[in-house]
This record gives sequence, C-alpha cells and structure tokens, in this order.
Amino acid sequence: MERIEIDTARGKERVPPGQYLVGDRWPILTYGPTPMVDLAIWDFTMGGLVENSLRFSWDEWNELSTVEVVADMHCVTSWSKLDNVWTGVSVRHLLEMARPNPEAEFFSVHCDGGYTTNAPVAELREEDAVFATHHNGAPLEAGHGGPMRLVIPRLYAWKSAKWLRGMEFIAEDKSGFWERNGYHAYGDPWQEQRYSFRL
Ligand SMILES: Nc1nc2c(c(=O)[nH]1)N[C@H]1C(S)=C(S)[C@@H](COP(=O)(O)O)O[C@H]1N2
Ligand SMILES: [Mo]
Repeated sequence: MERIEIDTARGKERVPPGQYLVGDRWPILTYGPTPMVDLAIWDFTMGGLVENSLRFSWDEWNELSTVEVVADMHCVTSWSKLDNVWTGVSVRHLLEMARPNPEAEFFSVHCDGGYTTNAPVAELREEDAVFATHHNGAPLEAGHGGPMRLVIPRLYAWKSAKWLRGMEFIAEDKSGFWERNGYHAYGDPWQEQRYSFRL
C-alpha cells in the first residue's frame, strides 16, 4: 500500500491560527444523530458533469486499491488533531475513472442523514484527499463516519463529510449544509476562513 505523508501545512506554521490541540482525544462533531448505515444497500456514486458515472456497492468498493494518508485535522470550532493515519481510496484515483468535464469546477457531496458540503474540484486532485474507511489502522467507528467518509485535510473538517454516499460534479458552486448556515464557502484554516459573515 502506498503511504503518503502530507505536510498539511505546506511549510506554513503547523497548527493554524486560533486552533488548540486535542492530543489523543478525538471529538465527534455531528449535526444531528449518527445515521444507521445498511451495508447491504449501501452504494457510492459519482456523477454530474463526468465522462463516466460510477456506482460501487460495498463489495465493489472494497475491491479498490487503497492508500494511507497521514494528515492533520482542523475543526472550525478550534480543535485540531495531528498525525491521523487515514486508509482508503485515493480521490485522485477515482477522478481518473470518472473523468470530470473541464467545466466541472466544483463538487457537492451528500451523505446518509442528509448532510451536504461543497468545494472546488481542485481540492480533490491533491494527493491527500481520500475516501477513508480506516483511522489509525481501525475501521472508522460509526460516530466518525463509518463505513466511509471523505477526508480533505487542507480544509476545515466540516468539508470532510462522514457517511458519504455520493459526489456530484457541477459548474457553479452550490452551498452545502454549513455553507448555507454561515460557514465559509472555501474554509482554509491558515487564512481562518471560518465564517462567511464578520463577527
Ligand atoms: N455527514 C456529516 N459529516 C460531517 C459532519 C456532520 O455533521 N455530518 N460534521 C463535520 C464536522 S463540523 C467536523 S469537525 C468533522 C468531525 O469529524 P469527527 O466527528 O470524526 O471528528 O466531520 C464533518 N463531517
Ligand atoms: Mo467542525
């Protein structure tokens, strides 16, 4: 398995401004309850502005090759957890299969439980973006997004959607749940892009 160690901070100060470290603790941050996920009917789809729409059952998903990404996690509510080992499918790898059209500049994801979020497709092309099934070697617990979640380490963690079920490629940015409720459209922790309004 390929192991990718990411300098999430890209040479900047390791911990972004205004963040504190949680050490070995790992808070669960979910809006609403943890959804029930039935693997017998679970699927993951990639569609919208792509050459090849993709759909995987849970068995098919587990046939895909995996990578290990070591990366930090920064929640907009100010906690950071360093050196997480995420195991899963490289997002880049699936982009090569789905082949988004040139006009697909943004994506929107949806989850079991109804959560949504969005970001530029360019973020998915970074080597540290992963569809994770494991954290520090163990299958993701339900509270942390098991069976599968998106991880985009370079953005605030609300973009790292848990219980992921689908990804849509779109031409115009489309706000997800927190983006409609006052969070920043992009969410770069080093620029403290926390909220879309000024406090
Ligand atoms: N489906 C879903 N994904 C989600 C959330 C959520 O409420 N629902 N919360 C987000 C937020 S705000 C954060 S900080 C991280 C937290 O991940 P964790 O609970 O595994 O620490 O998940 C993100 N992904
Ligand atoms: Mo968060």
